[in-house]
Amino acid sequence: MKILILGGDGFCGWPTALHLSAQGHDVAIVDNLSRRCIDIELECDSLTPIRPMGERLLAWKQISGKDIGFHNFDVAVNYQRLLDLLLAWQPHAVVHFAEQRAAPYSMKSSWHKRYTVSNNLNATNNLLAAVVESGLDIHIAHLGTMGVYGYGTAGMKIPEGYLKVKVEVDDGTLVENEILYPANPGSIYHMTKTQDQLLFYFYNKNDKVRVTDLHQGIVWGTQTAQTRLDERLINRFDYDGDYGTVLNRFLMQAAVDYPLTVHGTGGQTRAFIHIQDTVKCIELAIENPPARGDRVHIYNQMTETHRVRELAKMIADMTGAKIENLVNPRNEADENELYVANDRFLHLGLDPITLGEGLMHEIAEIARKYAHRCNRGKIPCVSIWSKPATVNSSNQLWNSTGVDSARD
Ligand code: NAD
Ligand code: USQ
Repeated sequence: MKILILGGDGFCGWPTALHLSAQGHDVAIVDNLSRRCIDIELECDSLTPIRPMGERLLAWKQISGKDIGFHNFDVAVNYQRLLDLLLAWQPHAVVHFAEQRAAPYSMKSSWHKRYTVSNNLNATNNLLAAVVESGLDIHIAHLGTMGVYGYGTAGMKIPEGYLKVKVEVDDGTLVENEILYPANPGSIYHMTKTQDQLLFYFYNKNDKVRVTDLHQGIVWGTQTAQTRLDERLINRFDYDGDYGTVLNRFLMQAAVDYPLTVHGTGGQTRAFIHIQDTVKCIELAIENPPARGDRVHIYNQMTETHRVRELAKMIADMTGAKIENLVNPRNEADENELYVANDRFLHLGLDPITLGEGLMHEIAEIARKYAHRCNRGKIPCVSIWSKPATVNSSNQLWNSTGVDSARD
């Protein structure tokens, strides 16, 4: 199959490109390297030394004998280039990772809110419009988030996208229906993913675009079978207060002897998936596309749930790290229960990798190996959800260095 990967330089996109190429698919990447630019903006870098795209692709060619194409442009802006690429290369599937994905980054300032909304919604809409204009029957597999649902439940499992409802009509009878699960975003970033869902719903209904939306939990780990093959293929490892996610951060903090940064009481329960399972799920989603005319297929792409304070305790027990309970910079429930259905991937044959399987040690080792690259000053989460009105001027950018600058 010919598979185009939008956002193929990123944490999930790069190992997915390698995995699908290793499976024998013909793979090409589109990425505008905006994530690498954000590293410069935040004055922070991946803990692991990721190589420039040209070197990554050369290393893969030397190791596997396979070519991966690369196109550097902005999917949210360069509509014509995207359309021309679809028409010229005619992919069977497009995997769409090309969005700004950090909740804290999306909440840093009004500029970051506007950038995240404009980048994410225009990227998704441009892709859908280009697929329709191309006239090609391309399957879109999009990376969404578990956060579209919020993290609470009414005592039942969160279903895979659609909720069965019974509505009492005027004559008192009950009418049954199935609707998109009510959206409940907790950040501007998560909000863009809830809006993506409506874009998919509309283009699917109106133009019969075949879409699979993958509601993914927090991805942990860094290496996959392919990225381990050569240091030039190494994947990103974000640890800073904006892009680092909780489990990888705790493992890395333990490795550099930094107290584990638990927000509040750590009562937040979240869904998790290992990066090796991410790439497997995408392979399964691509191999099992919706038929033309099917509604949007939605999968919950997660394998287990954990409470933040339990993760911290597990890592503290494993490493001897200290735990520090910090004032939570986010506006989120102190405690939540989370029950999630994930039967669809299990039925397709996913054999989940869980926390107990030794991979936490691998991450801890990587974190120790590259600990000298860690800037401890970038560990604290400095993006605050609700700022006092006095510092909330509309074009003020506050970054983690305390430097502020005006932006359009
Ligand atoms: P990432 O930031 O590492 O990768 C995203 C890539 O997309 C980057 O290389 C970036 O340069 C590129 N990109 C962004 N906007 C673009 C644009 N307009 N045009 C071209 N390229 C663009 O993020 P990630 O962790 O790999 O996440 C990928 C996707 O998976 C995101 O949509 C995210 O919402 C979703 N997701 C990630 C996680 C996680 O824990 N990392 C969990 C659930 C869902
Ligand atoms: N947290 C801490 N300490 C930290 C960092 C985070 O206690 O040092 C807490 C947060 O307050 C939150 C939870 O851990 O309650 C998860 O935070 P996170 O940064 O690990 O994950 P999140 O912001 O939800 O975002 C990540 C990805 C995003 C993806 C989402 C999936 O960055 O792209 O969509 O996970 S989900 O969480 O299921 O919505």
